[in-house]
Amino acid sequence: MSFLRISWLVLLLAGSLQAASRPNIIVIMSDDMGYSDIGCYGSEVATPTLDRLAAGGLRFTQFYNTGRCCPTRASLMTGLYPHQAGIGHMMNDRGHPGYRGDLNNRCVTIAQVLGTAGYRCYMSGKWHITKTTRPKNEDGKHNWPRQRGFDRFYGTIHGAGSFFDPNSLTRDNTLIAPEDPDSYYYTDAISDNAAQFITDHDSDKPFFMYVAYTAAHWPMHAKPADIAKYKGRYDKGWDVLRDERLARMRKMGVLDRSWPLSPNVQDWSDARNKPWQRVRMEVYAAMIDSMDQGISRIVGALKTAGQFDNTLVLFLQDNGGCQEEFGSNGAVRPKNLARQSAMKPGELQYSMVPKITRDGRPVRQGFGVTPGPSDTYVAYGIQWANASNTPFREYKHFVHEGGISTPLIAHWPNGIKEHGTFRHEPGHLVDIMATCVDLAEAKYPAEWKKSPVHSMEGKSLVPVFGGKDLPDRPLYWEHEGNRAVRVGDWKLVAKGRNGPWELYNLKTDRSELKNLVEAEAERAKKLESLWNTWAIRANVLPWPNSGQARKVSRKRMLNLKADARLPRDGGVPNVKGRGFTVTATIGQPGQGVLVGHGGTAHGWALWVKDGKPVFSFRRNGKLTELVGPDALGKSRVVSARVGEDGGLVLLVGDREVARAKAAGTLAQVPQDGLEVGQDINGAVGGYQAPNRFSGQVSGVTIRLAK
Ligand SMILES: [Ca+2]
Ligand SMILES: [Ca+2]
Repeated sequence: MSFLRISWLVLLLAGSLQAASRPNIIVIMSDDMGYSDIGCYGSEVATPTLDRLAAGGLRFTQFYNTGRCCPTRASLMTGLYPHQAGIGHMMNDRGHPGYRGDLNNRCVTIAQVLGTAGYRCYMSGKWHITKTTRPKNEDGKHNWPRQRGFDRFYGTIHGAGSFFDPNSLTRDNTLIAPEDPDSYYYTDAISDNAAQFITDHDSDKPFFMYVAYTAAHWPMHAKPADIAKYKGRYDKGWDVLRDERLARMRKMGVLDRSWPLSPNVQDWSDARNKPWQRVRMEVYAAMIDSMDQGISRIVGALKTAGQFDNTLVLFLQDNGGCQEEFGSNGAVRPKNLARQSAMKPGELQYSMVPKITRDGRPVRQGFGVTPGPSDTYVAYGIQWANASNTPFREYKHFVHEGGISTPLIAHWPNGIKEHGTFRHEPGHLVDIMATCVDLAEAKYPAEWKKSPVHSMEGKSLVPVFGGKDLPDRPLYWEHEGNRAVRVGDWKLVAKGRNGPWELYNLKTDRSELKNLVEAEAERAKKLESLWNTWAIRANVLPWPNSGQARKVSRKRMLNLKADARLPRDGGVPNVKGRGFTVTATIGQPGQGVLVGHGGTAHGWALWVKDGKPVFSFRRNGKLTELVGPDALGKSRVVSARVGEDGGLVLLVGDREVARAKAAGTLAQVPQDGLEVGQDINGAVGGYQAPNRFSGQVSGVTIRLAK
């Protein structure tokens, strides 16, 4: 036998010995769920499987995601900050390296790295890190899971869709239709495919599996038996739910008892259509319940395969509870509910919001549409999201604690010896790659396919599993101009590109209610400087502006209906550097925002406070507010005029009621969109978003100067 052959034998032998000792790794991630939404973090929703994993392992209390679906997935998969992987925002290409909407060639996925160390890699669920969901040819799939290191894939390429008929459903590299449309439910399909991958796995090698549920992202879709379990559970409303969760979280030790509860977004007593609101949360709970049932089948497959003890199971969430009122505002639509012809068997479905079900029933949206079944498509709303994020502030999109805090459960009988213990060490998604590389004894590459790859940003959590702390290090965030940096107990955070920095001591105030930015100005400056340096290094800055200028409306006049909602890159009026007049007609009097465009940096809003008309104008962060001296009474027409010189006028009917001067017209088209009847995300005026109008707006007209 030649020397070469002997070396091969030794290598093979070493390889198989190594394989036996290295653990399998399963990363399970859920979608759009808040910090308090699973049982072992304080929820009333039944998650017995996750609770058992927590009881048999560790719960991290200060683990973080990025605040949004796709950046989180980019960061988790690559071990980099999302902008370094090319996905700082959504899946559209903004023409700047940090914002291409597609994984770039400077990153590798965990599957690619672990594949080089002899792992088999499987994925079941939502991918959402490429802009190509409907490729023209095979090249368009270059960032699909199979091309990014996974040996088997079942799931969706796109970021959202129907649970009964998801768009971009794919097996390996082929777009498919649901196998059994009559009984299909995506959460079950994700669970069952993941379990099957384990069952089919050849245990000579270790495996890495990524299970990315879309529960409980909108639409609120669940199976009747699961919904029935929660009937009546939320009758007392979100105020009581927040209090109950807070009490449980404090009792179990997830939270420090000194951290207060963030403000309530709306009192339950003020809620419109309470029966509908209750069902929205019942369905949301059912979606989580169903996911946990599926995770129990994955755990069952591990046990059957004799792999349970040698598998690290991590569970986490991709962003905080979601405040987006997607499909749940405005008049019920479509008006015509006549059944249409059914889709053909096996026909591919490409829409995020299908117009009809496979059997031809129109899919309904609007305020009051009872969620659950396949012919509906609505969200659960900001108030329940506020409860999901108990006790923290803000939501998905934002980088305050409510947007970026996630449970992290770590269960691994062979490697984690403590049971039911908390870990308070701060950690971030970027640490998952480092942990996987560590456990797989893999080598993280310096280059991939001849292109240099960014170094890993994270630290292995393996020492933390064993009870050690990591050295203090900065953790960073940016999404949609929302910014944050955390070092030790201190966190500097801001809303919007030009929003002011806030400083919090998370040890005493993780609810971020006591802003210390003035009291600790020196500390704030140091953190700001760290953030600025990172932002340039990590492709966050300069901010991308491309695309936006092209996507604003060219119209000089816009007539908007009561429920109009123009996303910021979808037809908003081009108010940059121009005068304009906005007129709102009130159908039914009330309080709140008549129409708002923009947020905390740039924008304007026409609203009603204590019966009086108000016009808020925000230029480069500076707010000018005009308040009418008298209540509107029977007056139904309110206008505001912005002059070329920054002169602002508020009118009731034709009568001028207030006047002021801003430094000029708006310096840019706001990052936030325009909404009639509310102001979502960042608030333009001196109120808390969305400050929905409690009456009815009949319509809004906007006229732009030349
Ligand atoms: Ca999400
Ligand atoms: Ca806004």
